[in-house]
Amino acid sequence: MTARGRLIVVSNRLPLVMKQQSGGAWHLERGSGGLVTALEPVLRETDGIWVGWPGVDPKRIPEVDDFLEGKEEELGYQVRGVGLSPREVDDFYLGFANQVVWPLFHDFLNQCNFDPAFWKAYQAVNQRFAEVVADEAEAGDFIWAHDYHLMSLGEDLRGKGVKNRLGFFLHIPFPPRDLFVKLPWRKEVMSALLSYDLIGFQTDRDRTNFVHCLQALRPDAHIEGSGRVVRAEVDGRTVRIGVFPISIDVREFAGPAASPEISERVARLWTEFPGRKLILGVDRLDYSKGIPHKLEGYRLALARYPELQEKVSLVQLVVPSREDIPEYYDMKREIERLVGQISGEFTRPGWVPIHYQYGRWDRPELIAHYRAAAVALVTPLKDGMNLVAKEFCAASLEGNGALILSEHAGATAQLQHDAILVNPFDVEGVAEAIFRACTMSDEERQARMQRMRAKIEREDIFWWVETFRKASHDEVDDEASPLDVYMPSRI
Ligand code: GDG
Repeated sequence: MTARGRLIVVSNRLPLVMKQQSGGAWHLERGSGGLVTALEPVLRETDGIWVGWPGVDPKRIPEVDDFLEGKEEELGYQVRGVGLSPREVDDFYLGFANQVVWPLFHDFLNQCNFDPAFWKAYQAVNQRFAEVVADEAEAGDFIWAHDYHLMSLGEDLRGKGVKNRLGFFLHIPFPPRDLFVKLPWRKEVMSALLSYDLIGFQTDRDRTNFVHCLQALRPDAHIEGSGRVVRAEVDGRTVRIGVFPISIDVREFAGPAASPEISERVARLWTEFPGRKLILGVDRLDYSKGIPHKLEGYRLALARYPELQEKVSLVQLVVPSREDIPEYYDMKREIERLVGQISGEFTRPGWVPIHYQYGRWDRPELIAHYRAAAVALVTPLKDGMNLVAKEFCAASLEGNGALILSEHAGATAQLQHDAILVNPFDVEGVAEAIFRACTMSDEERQARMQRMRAKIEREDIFWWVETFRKASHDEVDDEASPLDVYMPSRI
């Protein structure tokens, strides 16, 4: 054990997928992604534990735990499963998490379904997570819960007598006060969050919203300090509230991007688009990503700036997600309609204005597209951070890609000076930004990209983990780690 104690990470999903083979034996596929890459070394170093849902029913948990125990050596840390029944998947995961918190926190009040059964399931599942975590926790452990599925976990742990330091990081935005107070369980959620010792947000925007909600719902709370981490004195306790913009492991993108395999794919992509600039969009199918607005912007760019016709092509990947929720299916139909409209209006012999794909690319294909693209079009209506924007910069080895970025993405706070910012609701502004990105001089594009890459290299996922852990010990140095704040007056 290190001086800081063990790390216990708690997330809705475990960073691995459990599959049962035809003979009944379990098979484990390890997850990838920057968060896993950054947390695993800390888990190994501190003898830590990862707690989460392995994608199975509660009845299967004993056998899954036995299997996972056998994998401890291979993983280098312990893993504990929390089971969810099909009903809980419906009411907790698809229900409260994805039809209440997700839409509300992304400003989509009209997509919210405030079904009281969803809230009951949310509480019950958070309790179940708390039982597993409380069972494992030892004095000195730091318990770090992730994301909107687990807002009540801290309070449930306190209810079980857990006295450890508790941290919570919200990966999605936190809504403005006027929206948060629409939540029928606003008091319960706020009071549950205050059970944590450290609450982390992606941006100053989210933290400010949270503080406004706190002041409205708990006027007795006293807020002190400024900078990356502020303190709220409430119920005789100190709750730290900080800003920690998540990032990526730059090497996971920059390294492979330079490999011969990907260089070959990049060359192939360039021959597929001879003499044309490739504009890239990569988004999960989600209303928060603003895909229809982006397509409208692209259509207007082609109409308003005819010199772009035959000179650019948009490659838009839409990654399937939450298809069990009806709104997602309807949105897919709308996207397909717009793609058809753009193709019908502008396609010429030898030129296709838009290449739409619904599916998932493997990592090398994704990186090849990042590197080959002249422009990335990242225009969410609201986003906690948006890692696609950062991954594009990391893989942009030629250093001449231009990033068009929504001012409502968390990534804007760090990249505001060098990305071309847009308000995605402003279709004309998006069209103009596309024209600007496609006609910007090479020198300017290179200078902007270099500065964005340097920023992402400095504040990578390892920096993020370390800054959050330091904040939990009140060790953040504001001078070494100044806070980026974005004000809409910039565009
Ligand atoms: C939540 C918050 C926040 C996408 N397509 C493919 C693929 N991806 C990978 C990307 C990227 C990830 O998925 C998407 O990350 P985002 O950050 O853009 O968005 P969310 O999934 O909504 O994540 C968000 C994030 O949490 C972290 O805190 O930034 O705001 O909403 O890593 O690379 N990967 C592969 N093929 C694809 O086709 N292999």
